[in-house]
Amino acid sequence: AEGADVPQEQKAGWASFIKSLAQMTGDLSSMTAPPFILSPTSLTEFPAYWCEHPAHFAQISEGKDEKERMERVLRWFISTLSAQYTTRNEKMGSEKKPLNPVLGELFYGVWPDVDGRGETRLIVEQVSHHPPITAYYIENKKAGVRLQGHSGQKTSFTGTAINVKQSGHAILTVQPRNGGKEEKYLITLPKLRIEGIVWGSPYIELTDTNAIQSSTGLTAQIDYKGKGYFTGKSHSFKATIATSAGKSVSSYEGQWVGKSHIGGSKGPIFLDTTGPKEEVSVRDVTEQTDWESRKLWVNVAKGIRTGNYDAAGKEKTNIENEQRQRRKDEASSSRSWEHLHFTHVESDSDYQVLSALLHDKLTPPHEDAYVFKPETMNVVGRPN
Ligand code: CLR
Repeated sequence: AEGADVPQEQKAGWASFIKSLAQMTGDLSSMTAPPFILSPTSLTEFPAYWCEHPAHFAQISEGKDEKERMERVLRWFISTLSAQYTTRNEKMGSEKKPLNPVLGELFYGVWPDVDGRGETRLIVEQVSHHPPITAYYIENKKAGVRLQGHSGQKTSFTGTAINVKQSGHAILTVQPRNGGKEEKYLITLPKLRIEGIVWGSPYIELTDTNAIQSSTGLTAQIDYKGKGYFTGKSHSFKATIATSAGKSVSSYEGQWVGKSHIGGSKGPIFLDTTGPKEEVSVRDVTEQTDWESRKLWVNVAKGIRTGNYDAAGKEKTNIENEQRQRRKDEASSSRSWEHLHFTHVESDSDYQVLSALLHDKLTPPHEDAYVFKPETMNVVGRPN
């Protein structure tokens, strides 16, 4: 029945949350939701999902030619999806509403060097509060692979599901191990549908398509379908790699939460994502600086985890008031907020060049970006 998975005393709250969804104007992040659906994790932690298979990330540059490297980019990309889109259901029973990051919030992490694959580092900064935009940089220097991107969302409600259009893009830069020329890959982002809202147990299904466009001319297109389309299984995809002339060179299909195959559904294994993921390592909260996500939200997160929602609410209000005061002070002294790790550019030249190579042209043909400042690679935290 409706609201079946909602705790008894929060049923009314859930019903009014669903009503307010109908009035939503594109940004769900600042809406108040009942406690059972709140996550103690901030959105600034989400870019870590790009690398829970650090070996796949490192191995991209080992591909012997353009085609093999594109296949490895695709394999790594598909390997990120189950972490990105099903982790909360696995760990917390359903999709949850993440903490809405403050402007300037930081998140740092690392995947240690194992078997000589090289250390992978993650730097995240919240570069806009309203609308929320998160910028990230992931690098494995030894492997010669780095990812720079930013992420935002536009949400709408259909009456039963929440549609999420992701804004932003990522640029993957690869230095082939065999000494070949540096390659760039533009990664566009898939659309999400959040189902299960009426029951109170939301989960994500990916819809439509996204693309990976290489500077070599090769394009990967990934099509997503839920239950009953390609395989009768949820979380399914089909992908093809094609040349710039549009000639398909290889295809892949299966589940992004499980096994996928090369060629057809009976072909050799392309990827099996059911194995263990490597969660990012993060310094203990007691060692973190004030702008780092887990330290910033420590008391709110504690309140949510222990069911002490009044305390969580008060702590959250404190953080929001402090932010409001900062914005006022900036306005009155006509200073503006400065990003620590990223520089905002109106038009990303990599995006412009690569998106022009895509068969299905993107509109508009240009997009802004947050460019990582390499000289801040070893900077941890900002002064208060
Ligand atoms: C953020 C970028 C990541 C992938 C990702 C996964 C889950 C998405 C999240 C992004 C954005 C925020 C999101 C979330 C799922 C639910 C949440 C859309 C795209 C919204 C704001 C909260 C919905 C509340 C319901 C659960 C009731 O790479």
